[in-house]
Amino acid sequence: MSKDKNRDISVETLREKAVQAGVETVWERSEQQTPRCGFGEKGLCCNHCFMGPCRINPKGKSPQKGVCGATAEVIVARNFARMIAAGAAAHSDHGREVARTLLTAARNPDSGYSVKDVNKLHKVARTMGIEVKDRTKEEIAAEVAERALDNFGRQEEGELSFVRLAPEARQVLWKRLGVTPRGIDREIVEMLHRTHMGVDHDHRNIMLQGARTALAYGWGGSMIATELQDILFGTPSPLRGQVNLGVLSEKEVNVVVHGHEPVLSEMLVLAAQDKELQDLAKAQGAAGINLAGICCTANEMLLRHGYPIAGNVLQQELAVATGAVDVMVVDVQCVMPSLPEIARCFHTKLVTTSSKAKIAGTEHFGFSEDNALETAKAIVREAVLNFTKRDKVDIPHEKMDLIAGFSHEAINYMLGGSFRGSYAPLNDNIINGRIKGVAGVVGCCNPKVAMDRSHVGLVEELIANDILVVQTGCSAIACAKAGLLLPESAREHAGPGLAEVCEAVGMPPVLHSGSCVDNSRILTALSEMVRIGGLGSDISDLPVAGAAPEWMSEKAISIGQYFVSSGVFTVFGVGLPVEGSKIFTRHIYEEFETVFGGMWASEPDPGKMAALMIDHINTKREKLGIAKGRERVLFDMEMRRDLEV
Ligand code: XCC
Ligand code: SF4
Repeated sequence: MSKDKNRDISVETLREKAVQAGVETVWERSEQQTPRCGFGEKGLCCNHCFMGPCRINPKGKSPQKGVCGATAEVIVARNFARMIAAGAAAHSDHGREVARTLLTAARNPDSGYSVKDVNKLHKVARTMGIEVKDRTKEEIAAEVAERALDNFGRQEEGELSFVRLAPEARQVLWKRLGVTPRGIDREIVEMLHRTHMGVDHDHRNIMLQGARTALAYGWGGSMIATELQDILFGTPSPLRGQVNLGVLSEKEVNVVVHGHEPVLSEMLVLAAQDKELQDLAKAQGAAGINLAGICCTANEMLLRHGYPIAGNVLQQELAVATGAVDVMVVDVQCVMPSLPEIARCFHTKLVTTSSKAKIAGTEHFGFSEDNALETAKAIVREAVLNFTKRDKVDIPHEKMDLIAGFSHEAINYMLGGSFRGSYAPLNDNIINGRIKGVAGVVGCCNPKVAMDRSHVGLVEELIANDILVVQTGCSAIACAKAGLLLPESAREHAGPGLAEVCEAVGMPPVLHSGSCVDNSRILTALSEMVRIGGLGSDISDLPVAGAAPEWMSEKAISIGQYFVSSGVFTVFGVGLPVEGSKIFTRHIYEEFETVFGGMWASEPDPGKMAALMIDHINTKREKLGIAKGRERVLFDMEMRRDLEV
């Protein structure tokens, strides 16, 4: 646990309240784990078979090999690769649920799901080579869903549908390296196979499959989730919202949704608007029903409907400790098993919904595409009936406004206007040096470091250096709480060039693009920057960098790896569980640059992290010959026509 205070002051008060109520929070438990096992933190512990568990002495003393003979670099590589596989599995399984829901929407008009964004449907269908002419949207949607599902189970050689959206040069590189992803499930399975006892013992070869698995996730599972969610629920566009625990309402029934899949939260949105339930709430003495989110589900509900975000991953227990949450409904991922204990100390009912994710002692409302709305209504009813059972309520005052909803399409539209939506103005401003580059700052929060500090510190420094920041996940929530996601923050925090562009367009210097599966929107944006031209021929030529300053989940590692394999320099804070092997760190920190054009770095200090990213961006600018900045190029008609393909 870091000695720095968490950046968000409401945290300490609620934490104390929880402790007084006799429960621990994530911070107390984190302290109890300190000091942590040094072998584990360095990636040097292996339990892949029961001749072990084995560990390697990091100081060069004995033992230097596992019982089977595995060296430090093999053990570290296998552990890291398994993290990639698990992360890829989690978000890709989310993508699979979305594809199944799209199929339900296409086949069953009474399911409550339907195609909301026909433009996006057509665009995705065309990418997949699916005919759209003279067909109903249901026919097209069914085929898109089937094709997407086929991406998971593909066995043959060949590639996933969305790989063709990557720049040509990238696709050629992936082919040459043999890492073009074939089937999503297949790559994950092969990764698990190769890291089983006694299989792949070459750390470089293990990481080639690590790259392939991560790419299957980024350009497969994750992109399928994002694109098909847009088809089902609408493509986000900029809207105003609010964030932090202060969004909970004293007078209304609070339903807090936590987890990841909008397949659930979209139905809760409908249920919370139900007239009968609204009336029931009033009959209970409540002013209405307030729906708010935690983690990525919150991001999904914010981006598409403007519903408020109650907090990030570390605030899930604190939300309960306000005493104002009538129901917390969870699905999958980032849901702490500690929740029932704290819920018992307050009046909160905890409800699980996914057959994949139950918590012992918690009420389960089985949710599937076929009973979605009914289940959602039953959950909201539970909350309404629980409202009168509240005891003392302590809702912190902290809340902040933000603008979110910067999907790739929205950025296109904002920059280029409705008739010639394009990234050309972005490239143009990067070439002339007003904007120095683009950084993706994403990922979780981690109680090992002071909450939100690294996210906010890093992002402030990047925008002050005229670097446009794109965010997702809990990182976006952290910066939103600090007020960085408002257009006004450009004047206050951004460098002069970036501020000028932001003010001209009316956008914040930090763009909230969604949940963690929406990191695929960043891949799309990067590919589009390459396609528009003037910044090289591959993602690895672009003046861009990525970071996850307070990461904790396996998904974050997998996301990091797909950015690196797509050509992006990516820095992680908190540390990486690979430091036990110099051979391995040299491979992913240095050699990767010559393999993928993108590499990993680990740097816990946000200032130094910013410096690494800025240096990288400047190096790329030099290579592109735009280091000094160039005057704005005025487009003539012919150049514009070229851009509008
Ligand atoms: Fe989870 Fe997605 Fe990490 Fe937040 S950022 S802690 S993964 S909710 Ni996704
Ligand atoms: Fe030990 Fe090798 Fe078994 Fe790992 S696979 S636990 S290093 S014997």
